[in-house]
Amino acid sequence: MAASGPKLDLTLYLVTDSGMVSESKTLVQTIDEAIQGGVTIVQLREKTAETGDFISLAHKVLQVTRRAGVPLLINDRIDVALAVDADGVHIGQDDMPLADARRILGPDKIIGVTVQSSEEAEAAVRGGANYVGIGTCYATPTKQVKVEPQGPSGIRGVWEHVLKVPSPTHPIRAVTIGGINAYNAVHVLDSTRTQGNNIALDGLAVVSAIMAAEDPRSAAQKMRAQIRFAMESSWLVRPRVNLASTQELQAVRRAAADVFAQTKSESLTPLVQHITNIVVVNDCANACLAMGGSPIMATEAEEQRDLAPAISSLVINVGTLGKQQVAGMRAAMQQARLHNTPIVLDPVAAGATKYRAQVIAELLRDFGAHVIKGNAGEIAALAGLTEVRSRGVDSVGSGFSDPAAVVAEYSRRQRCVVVMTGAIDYLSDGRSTFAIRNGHPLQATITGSGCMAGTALATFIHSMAHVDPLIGALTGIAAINLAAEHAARRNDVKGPGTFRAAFIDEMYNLSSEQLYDEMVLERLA
Ligand code: 3NM
Ligand code: MG
Repeated sequence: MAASGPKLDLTLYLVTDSGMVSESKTLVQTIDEAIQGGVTIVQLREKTAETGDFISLAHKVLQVTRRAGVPLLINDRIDVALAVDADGVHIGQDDMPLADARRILGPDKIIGVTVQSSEEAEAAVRGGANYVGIGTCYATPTKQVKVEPQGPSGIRGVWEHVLKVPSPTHPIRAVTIGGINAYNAVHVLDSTRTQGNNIALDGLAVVSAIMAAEDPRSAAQKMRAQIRFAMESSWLVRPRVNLASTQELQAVRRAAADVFAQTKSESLTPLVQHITNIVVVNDCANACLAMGGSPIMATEAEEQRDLAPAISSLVINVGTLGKQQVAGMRAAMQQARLHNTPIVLDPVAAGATKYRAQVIAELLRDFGAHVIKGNAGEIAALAGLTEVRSRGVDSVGSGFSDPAAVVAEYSRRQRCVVVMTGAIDYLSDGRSTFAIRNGHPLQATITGSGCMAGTALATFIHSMAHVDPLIGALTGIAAINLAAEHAARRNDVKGPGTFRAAFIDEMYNLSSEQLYDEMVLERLA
């Protein structure tokens, strides 16, 4: 690999498109500014240029990239790469075969190959590519692609395969491309990490996110900051509390009680934005207040951008799924991703209708979540399991034979914390799995019990910078269930109506000492 040329760093990979450049700038200026903003490698992609023009442009771009110590690859045209002595080429499946390109360019030039499947990837790796560009992540107007976008989970499948293939240019590297921007960068990098040992892609490739930006420098800076967050600070790489090594359940209970105390204190009032269903909106707002949070229930797409910087966590409850509501959810989730704000997804009645299943699948594909909370039927529908069926919002039947394995498996698949509620609640971050045995049957007699659990999770997962999502989730589930136990014990509670009021009271009255003492926590894995 480019022994003499600039170092191959795929972190932020810019593919050019001269048609997108703002009228006030030249292509070369745009590339220069993008590199100043943090682009680490450039691919010059000119699909229609005459050979002479392509070469003269490549010479100019090369001056900029050489000065910055960033490699320049030429798309498709080996002849142009040779003419200007570029650092390498990037070829697609319909371009010159890899073996010929390698023979012509020699062992030191960088060669990257676009792949859409594990088979294409395997051939590229075995053939000595230095990296693969795995497409197509999301639908994009930038390039006509013959295949359906595969979303991050499809990209991860190819990446996991790539890592198993012996590579003559070891180590093989990879980026993904297609519809990637500062909003989805962290989600894409998090959710393409291999399920086994958590290996991330080497970077992200973009065209329009930088080329079409008014200010390419700041667009690149934003992308770089998001990529840095995903590589260095995401809870997937850096759990705040290392539960996997915490053998003492007492320490986990202490961590939960601390989060609870902090949130209840006057000094911290997490702003919890909800887009939830019309049946429970008032209950959730009151539950949030009672547990030390401040609820915001703003549903319009237009207001999400203004709200986003102040928000501590976001609840997306899909109970009400009008078109306008869904647009609000998408806008809120996009903003939450940009600000690295934790997202709690409540997939109400996930399996009930095709429309509902599709909306949820698209939200997960495009934005993901930090926590997914559902009952057994909802988790079964999301995970594609038939062992448990749901009817409306209620879970039918006794549940899974091995619920802990289901939540752990689904958590690893979604790269998020999964909480499965029921008589016993199961929680997993894919590394550690817990059960909480608190709560009361009266919870099932009122509407909104489950939705308020979603609120509780979000209230205690208020800041990704300070709280591990699993600790926050354990805190929220313990708090809501203990409040239910306390309420059910009261003499003035005669049935669902009085329980509902007492439930909120007891969320308000619960202390961190009670949470620590009364939480019935079991470690399952
Ligand atoms: N290759 P944007 S998608 C150049 O899937 C290219 O192989 C793709 O553009 C592939 O970042 C694509 O603007 C265009 O979505 C990506
Ligand atoms: Mg090509």
